[in-house]
Amino acid sequence: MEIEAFENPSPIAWCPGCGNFAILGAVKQALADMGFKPHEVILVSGIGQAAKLPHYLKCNFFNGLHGRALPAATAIRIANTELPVIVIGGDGDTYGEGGNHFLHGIRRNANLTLITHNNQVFGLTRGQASPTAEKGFVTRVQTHGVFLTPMNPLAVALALEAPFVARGFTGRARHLTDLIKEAVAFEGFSLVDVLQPCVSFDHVHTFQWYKERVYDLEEAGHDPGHIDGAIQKAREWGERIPLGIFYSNPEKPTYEAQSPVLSGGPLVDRHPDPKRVEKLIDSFF
Ligand SMILES: Cc1ncc(C[n+]2csc(CCOP(=O)(O)OP(=O)(O)O)c2C)c(N)n1
Ligand code: SF4
Repeated sequence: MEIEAFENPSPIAWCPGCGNFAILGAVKQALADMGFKPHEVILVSGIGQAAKLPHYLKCNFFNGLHGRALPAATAIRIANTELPVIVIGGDGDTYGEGGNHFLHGIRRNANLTLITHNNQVFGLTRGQASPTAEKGFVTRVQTHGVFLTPMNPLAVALALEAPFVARGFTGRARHLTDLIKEAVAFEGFSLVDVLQPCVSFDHVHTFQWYKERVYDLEEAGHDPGHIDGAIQKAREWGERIPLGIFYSNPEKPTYEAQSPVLSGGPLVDRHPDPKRVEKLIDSFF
């Protein structure tokens, strides 16, 4: 499939130079490379600059409340276990407003891919510190600098034994595309946290700042088969910042494989007798 199949002429409301464009390009390229047609996938998002991504390509999408993309995506996936489901969110959307859903989405381990645009700020609401903002980072609200310990989303995901945990960077588009392809092909909950500098509201963690620090885990000989080694790598931040697949465990059983309800096949293919449904509803009154 050609990438043009996913083109959407809608005007894009992101700032010129924003890393969101690279993520949009990587998602489109990954879907095209994997041979999907636009109607064969669904993108799910909440609210924010990142969450607008599904508006800018041709696909099925569901746009929900701030932080609430994951439960909607899980429900979609359970209803139609044939459909690849990709969740897109900002770091505020995913780890702040949606923090509880992040934890329980991982526990459920439905087969979906979560791509988080991690820019350390709430971009759409003009740059307040997000849960991943570094200590000391000054914003218009945190005028004396952030004093809270940042959340480490990869370490949290690994503590819950998320079976696929990766990090990309918008400055490495081809690498990011490959990570997204691996994540979408993975059977189970896959997280791709993407370092995406906000050119308008963060003048510290710029593309250059990341470029000087990032390195490729694969090139460094990292073995993604061991969770302890993955957690150690997830805790590395500062002078050197690892990119790539931290952990991959294809053996972890998915929600779909374990749910007794789904043992009869995808819900979308089942046609319950309306009389029985009516009777059930009546029984609640
Ligand atoms: C429950 C709720 N709280 C707050 C808001 C206001 N709000 C809309 S977008 C946004 C920030 C989004 O930031 P992030 O998810 O990091 O995405 P970005 O815009 O940086 O891509 C906030 C706080 C809201 N819409 N709903
Ligand atoms: S505010 Fe930041 S994250 Fe949002 S579009 Fe502009 S540069 Fe991108």
